[in-house]
Amino acid sequence: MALKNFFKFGKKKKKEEEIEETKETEKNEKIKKNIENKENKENKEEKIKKGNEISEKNKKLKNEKKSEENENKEEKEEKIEKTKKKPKLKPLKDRLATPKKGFFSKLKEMFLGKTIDDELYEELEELLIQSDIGMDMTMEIVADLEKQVAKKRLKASQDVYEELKELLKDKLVYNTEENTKLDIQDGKLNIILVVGVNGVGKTTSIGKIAKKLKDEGKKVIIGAGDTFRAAAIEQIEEWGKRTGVEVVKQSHGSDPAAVIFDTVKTAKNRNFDVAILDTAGRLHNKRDLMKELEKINKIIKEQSGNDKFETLLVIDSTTGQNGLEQAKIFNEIVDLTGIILTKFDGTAKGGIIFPITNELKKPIKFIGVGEGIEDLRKFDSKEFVEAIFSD
Ligand SMILES: Nc1nc2c(ncn2[C@@H]2O[C@H](COP(=O)(O)OP(=O)(O)OP(=O)(O)O)[C@@H](O)[C@H]2O)c(=O)[nH]1
Ligand SMILES: [Mg+2]
Repeated sequence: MALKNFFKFGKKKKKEEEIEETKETEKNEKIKKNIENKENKENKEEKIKKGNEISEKNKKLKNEKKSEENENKEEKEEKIEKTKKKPKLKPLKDRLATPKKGFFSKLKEMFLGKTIDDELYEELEELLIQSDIGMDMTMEIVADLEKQVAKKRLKASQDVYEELKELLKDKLVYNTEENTKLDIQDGKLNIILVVGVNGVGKTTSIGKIAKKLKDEGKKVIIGAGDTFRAAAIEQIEEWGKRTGVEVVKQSHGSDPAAVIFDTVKTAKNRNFDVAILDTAGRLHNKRDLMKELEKINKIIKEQSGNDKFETLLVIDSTTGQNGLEQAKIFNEIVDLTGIILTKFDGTAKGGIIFPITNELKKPIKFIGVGEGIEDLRKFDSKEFVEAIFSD
């Protein structure tokens, strides 16, 4: 029985093997076909790929040709531009994208198609305060606007918006072309002292200014006057390397006035055109700050032989009203000649610029629009107004 079964099993097995075999060959055939198909497909794909690559190359070539043409065109346009001596507005506009989209575009939206009533003035008040223009200036602007609207009998919201634009422009009155320019004269040592509380961007701005002046062909030297903060000397030295500008330094913790002395003396003896002086950013207390800055001022005057020199206050525009308060304190202590408003790329509240220049009665000389070496714009109020109010 067992044997029978065994044979049966054997037969069955044979049959199964035969079936298995045919299955196997079928399978192999299938695999073969699949491989062939795949190969064909791959060949096809390869062909398509190659075709694509060729057309891609052609496209690239075409594009390169086009961009070459464009570049030539741009070069030509640039040449025309240069001969026309028109300022290039595009970079500032781009960099102001954040505040533009925030406050200034909201301002425009707010007026469009609205009736001029108390509600609108209240809305305007709110928006101006939110944008860091500050309570005092907001009240002043809204009151002036109401007065002008009544006087000129303005009815259309577009006209009221235009009037508001004019009022804001008036707040930039200290920013004439003459005032916003750095006072650098040929044939003498020019000093730029940079002050401000910590972290506002003094050292970075010094690096950027050094680059600008060097590009203009000036012989520039930097004084590492921040001997207080750890790594401050290394930071300014790094900027010195990046810009190819010599840095005068002493050890960490030494008297900053001594570094200033060294720098100005070296600059004078070796006929440098500009000495830019970094300072520590601590606003410990008003009396100490005053004493330190008085000492520094005295040394600069004695060593350079200049009674007047640039003293630039750096303000971080993202600190809003706080920045304005700091500015007022520094303005009382030192004879500021201008302001650098940094981190303008990082605020949606561009409004701070109006009270800072207006309340201090000082021009904005530069706007910082990023951390890169080129990210410092000379402040041009016309360009600024155009950039913030453009569509
Ligand atoms: N986004 C942006 N960052 C900036 C700008 N200016 C400076 N910074 C950054 O702000 C930080 C502080 O800058 P510093 O130049 O060290 O500031 P400081 O005033 O010298 O600081 P202290 O020496 O500590 O007083 C750095 O990370 C800078 O890269 C600017 O215009 N835009
Ligand atoms: Mg610094």
